[in-house]
Amino acid sequence: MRKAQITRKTAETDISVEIDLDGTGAYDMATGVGFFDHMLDQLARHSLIDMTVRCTGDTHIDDHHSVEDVGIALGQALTRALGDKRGIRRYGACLLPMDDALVRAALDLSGRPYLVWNVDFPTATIGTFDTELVREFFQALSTHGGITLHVDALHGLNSHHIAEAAFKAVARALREAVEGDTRKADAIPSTKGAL
Ligand SMILES: [Mn+2]
Repeated sequence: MRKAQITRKTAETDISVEIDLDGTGAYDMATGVGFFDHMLDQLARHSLIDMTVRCTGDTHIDDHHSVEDVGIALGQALTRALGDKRGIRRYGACLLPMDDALVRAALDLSGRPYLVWNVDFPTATIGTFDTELVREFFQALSTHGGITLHVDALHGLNSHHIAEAAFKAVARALREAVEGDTRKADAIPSTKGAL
């Protein structure tokens, strides 16, 4: 069963995350940050990974710790659920349009965290949400999920659209990468024999 449950408690946040890689994209988010919930809904829906996320964080300061720490916990859950990565496709990519926004995501479930982030937002906030936290989330996800992740916004005028297109593009790429490779169902997809 490619499932994982992570609980993570610090002085700043108290988080529980549950995922099922072989789900249907069912989601149940309550992070205390409305816009972030909306983005995580997209991540689950378009990756077809079932996700339940609960976070109680120090949002009286700002949303930073909650967003970053959910990224850490989701990354840890991905690592645990993937196990030895036998039979997966490993790579995924998506070029995703959303109205004015066009975002490209390419990723490798390599075990080697690396984030290349070329996404500029025309505004510093979306509602009360700091746009710079989108990068913080993906940095944490990449680091703790062992993901080589490239995200490039090729076009975009509206910050909400750009952020949402980024989450959807990564979700679609993730769907592809975690799915089973029917031609190599029992093999670890690396000439090294390990990922
Ligand atoms: Mn939206």
